[in-house]
Amino acid sequence: MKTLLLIDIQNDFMPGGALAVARGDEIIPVVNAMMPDFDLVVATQDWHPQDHGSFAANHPGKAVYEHILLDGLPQTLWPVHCVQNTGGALFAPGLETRRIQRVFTKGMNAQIDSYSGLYDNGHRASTGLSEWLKAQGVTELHVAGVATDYCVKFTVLDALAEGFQVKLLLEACRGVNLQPGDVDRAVEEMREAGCEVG
Ligand code: VGL
Ligand code: ZN
Repeated sequence: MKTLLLIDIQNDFMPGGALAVARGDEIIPVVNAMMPDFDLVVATQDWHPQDHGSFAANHPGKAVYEHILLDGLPQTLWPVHCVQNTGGALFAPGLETRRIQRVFTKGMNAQIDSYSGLYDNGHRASTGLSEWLKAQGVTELHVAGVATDYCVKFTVLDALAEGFQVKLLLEACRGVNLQPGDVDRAVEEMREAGCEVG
């Protein structure tokens, strides 16, 4: 079962969005063109309540990109993004959503962030994605989306730890690079964990 896993290809991560990833929109035609090669296409969707603890706006006196402890875990503070049932949380225009068979939402618990599409950042709760893929007989994942240095990276690392073979589709990923070199370091970390990079 050749499976494509699409990470957070949502309006708020596209140019002009609340947490824009530079050139994030360039991946859309690339992803669309790949879809017919796969038996199964699955997507994650960042899906936060308005009061989510990862939003700087919910921490008076704190600024975007500062770091805090959120329920005991280190947390980068982000602009308000991907709020449930808002336009920013919708899949980006042009993405061939008809080919997506299942969507797994993440980040709904206000007390903990969820970069990975499989587990929250404390590995406290599963999104159900790993169990569902295993039930479908999926053993190999091809991963694309945004952001390479956050949600893509943590999804890939969790998937490898769960025993999936993982290939990162680099030309169908874009990253944030909050610090210069973050994307390159993320790719290296994925490769060292056993990810094929292509
Ligand atoms: C993401 C930061 C916060 C991502 C989601 O999709 O990479 N990054 N929420
Ligand atoms: Zn988020």
